[in-house]
Amino acid sequence: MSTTWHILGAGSLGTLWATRLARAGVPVTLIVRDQARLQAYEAQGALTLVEHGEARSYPIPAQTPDSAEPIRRLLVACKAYDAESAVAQLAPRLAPDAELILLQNGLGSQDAVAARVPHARCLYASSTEGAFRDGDWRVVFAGHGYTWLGDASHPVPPIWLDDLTAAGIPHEWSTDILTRLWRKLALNCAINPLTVLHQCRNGGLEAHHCEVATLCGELSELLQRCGQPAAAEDLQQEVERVIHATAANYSSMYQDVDSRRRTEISYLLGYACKAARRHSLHLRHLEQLESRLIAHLQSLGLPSD
Ligand code: NAD
Ligand code: KPL
Repeated sequence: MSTTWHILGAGSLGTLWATRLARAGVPVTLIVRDQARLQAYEAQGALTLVEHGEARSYPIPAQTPDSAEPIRRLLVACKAYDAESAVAQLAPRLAPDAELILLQNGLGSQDAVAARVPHARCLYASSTEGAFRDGDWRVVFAGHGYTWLGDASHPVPPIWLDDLTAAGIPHEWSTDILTRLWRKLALNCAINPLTVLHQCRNGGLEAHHCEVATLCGELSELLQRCGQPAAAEDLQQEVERVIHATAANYSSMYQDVDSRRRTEISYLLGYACKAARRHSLHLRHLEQLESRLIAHLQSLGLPSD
């Protein structure tokens, strides 16, 4: 009998992973926030994935964090700002050989989670797949992509990558997952806040070439100083390529702000600015960008952390 995947957070990515694993016959159990959410889920009876315009439902079992069932494999699919407290609640249920897969964007939440569960193996993921919720317990698979997985302290890939292959989840084992996460963070710092402040799609930043170039210069300096020279290589060219390739899209941060959701600022731009201060690096434009973004979020009455 293969190991059950416990999925913490039945949101966009959690549902995308849970439904694909379940339809491949892999045992999956959802962990929802509390008894009220469990009752709401049980009334619905299934998670629905909409793919290529077709909706399919999967009656995946669910439980609350206070269930007694031991956990050996945990996919953490909460937002970065919820991950640490959500995992802390489950710490007493983790088996001695437990493995956690952390899907959070940005940096900072992974270390916070790992510190809460020092005996578990924590694997990091960086994903370019895209999904969004269009109803309770219902998710649309919006952008096919790739997920890189790695373990910063252990290069050997886990056996359960076979489950991902069986489930048709495109993935690759990465021996430099931190470099990938830093690179994605830099891309997100150069693009997402500006789309919020200029109120534009990604392509709208083509009109702000100098501002983007200046930020890329400072971000490259930061990556070098943080021991991530590979993540700094040709950063500006890649940022420009992504802006062009995703010109018609709204960035994830733009969408969060537009829907009045909390952003992951502290794990993206906030993390970058904090790292710069730690290295006594004065990055004027990046700091100004953070101040402008915080002021903007506050003016809208949204959390700025
Ligand atoms: P989401 O908001 O859709 O889902 C998060 C879920 O976690 C919610 O259902 C929430 O209720 C649940 N949750 C929070 N705290 C919980 C707790 N204590 N117990 C149980 N459930 C809890 O978020 P998402 O879009 O799936 O994003 C998750 C992470 O993946 C983020 O860091 C995001 O940046 C990253 N990511 C998302 C996408 C995407 O397309 N959605 C793509 C790449 C990366
Ligand atoms: O990842 C992104 C996001 O919107 O979060 C891109 C498309 C790369 C823009 O930064």
